[in-house]
Amino acid sequence: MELAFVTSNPGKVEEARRYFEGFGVRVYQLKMSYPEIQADTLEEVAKYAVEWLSERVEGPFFLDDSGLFVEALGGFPGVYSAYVYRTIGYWGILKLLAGESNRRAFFKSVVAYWDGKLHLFTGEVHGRITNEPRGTGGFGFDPIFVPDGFDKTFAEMTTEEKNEISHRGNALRAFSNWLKENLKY
Ligand code: ITT
Repeated sequence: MELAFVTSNPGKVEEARRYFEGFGVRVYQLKMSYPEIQADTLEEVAKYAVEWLSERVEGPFFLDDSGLFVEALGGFPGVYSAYVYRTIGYWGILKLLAGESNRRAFFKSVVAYWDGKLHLFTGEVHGRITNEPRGTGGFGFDPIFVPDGFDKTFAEMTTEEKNEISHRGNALRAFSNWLKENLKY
């Protein structure tokens, strides 16, 4: 089975490829940009994007909308994570948290699959923001995020280790369970 992943982010593609490898599913990247509306939740952003893409993409596809939610910043950058990453990066988040003792944060990922109908799968991982970036793996905010129960940042983990516990790994697990039940692949 093949799955089209609409994204401009090669890091996300690598993780989804690795995840589905074990199930004999080939993930390929559809590099299309789509409108990301301003909304309060990742689910709303994903839903609008899928509806827009469904009129432009042949056949089934999925996308992933994710964000980093920092407790001491009232959940910021959250739905604005892509913009914040492009503008101030993870150094900007570290600066905003300078002197702050509450380092709690979580990642959330919404995987949206379109097969003529919309199916949403979500995953989260809770943890803390480091004081300094560490590691060279992964992408985005990975160097400053340590998941609960670990001392390593996501950027210090292999893709397999990250997938086992991450927001995206959890959302992909829900997605693949659904595919197994519904498509019996
Ligand atoms: P697409 O929308 O094209 O898929 P994107 O990178 O713009 O790619 P998002 O809109 O979902 O992705 O934005 C999420 C931002 O949060 C993005 O800039 C990433 O840097 C960051 N992010 C998402 N997942 C992450 C992860 O697993 N580890 C670290 N940072 C992540």
